[in-house]
Amino acid sequence: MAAEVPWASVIMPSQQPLAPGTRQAGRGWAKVAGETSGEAVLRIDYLDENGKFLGQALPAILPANAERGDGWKLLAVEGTADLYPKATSFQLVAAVRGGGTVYWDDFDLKAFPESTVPNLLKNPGFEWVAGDKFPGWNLFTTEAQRMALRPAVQQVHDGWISVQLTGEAKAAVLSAGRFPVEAGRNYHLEGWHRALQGGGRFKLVFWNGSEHVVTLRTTAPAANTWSKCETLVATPVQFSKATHVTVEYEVNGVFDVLLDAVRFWSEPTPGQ
Ligand SMILES: [Ca+2]
Repeated sequence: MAAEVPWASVIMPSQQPLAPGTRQAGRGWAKVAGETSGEAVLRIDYLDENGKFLGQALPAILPANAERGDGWKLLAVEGTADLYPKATSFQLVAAVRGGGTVYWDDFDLKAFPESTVPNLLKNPGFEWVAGDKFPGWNLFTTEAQRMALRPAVQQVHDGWISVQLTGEAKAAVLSAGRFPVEAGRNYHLEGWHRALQGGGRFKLVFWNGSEHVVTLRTTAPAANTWSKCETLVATPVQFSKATHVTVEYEVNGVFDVLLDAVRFWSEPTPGQ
C-alpha cells in the first residue's frame, strides 16, 4: 500500500459477527519500505448493525523509526467490545499514516473466549505486538548484551502469540511495570513459561519509593514443556512499608524461553 496522503487505510473485506463472551484478535505482517517516513498501523474496528463505526481497540503501530533490517514484522491487536454495547460486528483495518510505502501480507482475524478473571496487566498474553515490541512490557539489562525479544506464533500456550526471550546476559528482566501497593491487600502473580534452553523466574519486587523491600520468585520452568509457575502470593506482612511493586521475569546465563498468559491481581487480605 503506498500513500502520498497523511492517512490511507485498507479495510479487510469481511466483517465478522461479534459473539458474546469473546475477545477479538487480528494480526498481519508488514514491511515498511526503507525511504518511508510513515507508520504502519493495524487495528480492530467495532461496528453497529448498520455498519456504523463505533470505536476501535488500541492499535498496533510500527513506528517510522523502527529498525527495518529484518524485513517483515508481525503486527497484532486484540480487544473486546465492552465499551461498545451496540456493536454487532468487527473488522480488521491496516493503514499507513504519513507518506511512503508499507507492504502487508497474511492477515488473520479471529475470536477467542474472553478472560473472566481479574488481571492488572495491560498485555498479559503478549497478543498485542508491533514488530519486536510488546506494549506493556519492557526489557531491561544492566549492560549491553546479546538478547532479543520476538513474537512466537508456533509455540503458544494461550491465544495465538507468546513471547520468546533469547540471548545471553548476566542479568536481564522483562518488566510489566510498576504498580502502587494498597494496604490490606494480597498481591498474586502467576504465568506460563517454557524453557527451550536455560530458564527464568517470574518475580514480584516490592519497593518503598526507590528502596528495595522484598523480592518473591517462582521456580524455573521444566525443560521444553509449557508449565505454570506456582502462584506467588505476597501478603502485607511480607511487604510492609512498600509503596509499589514491579512485575518481572528474570533470566540469566544463556536462555531461550517462551512466556504466555501472565496474571497479576490483588485481593483483600483474608481476615482484615
Ligand atoms: Ca498468548
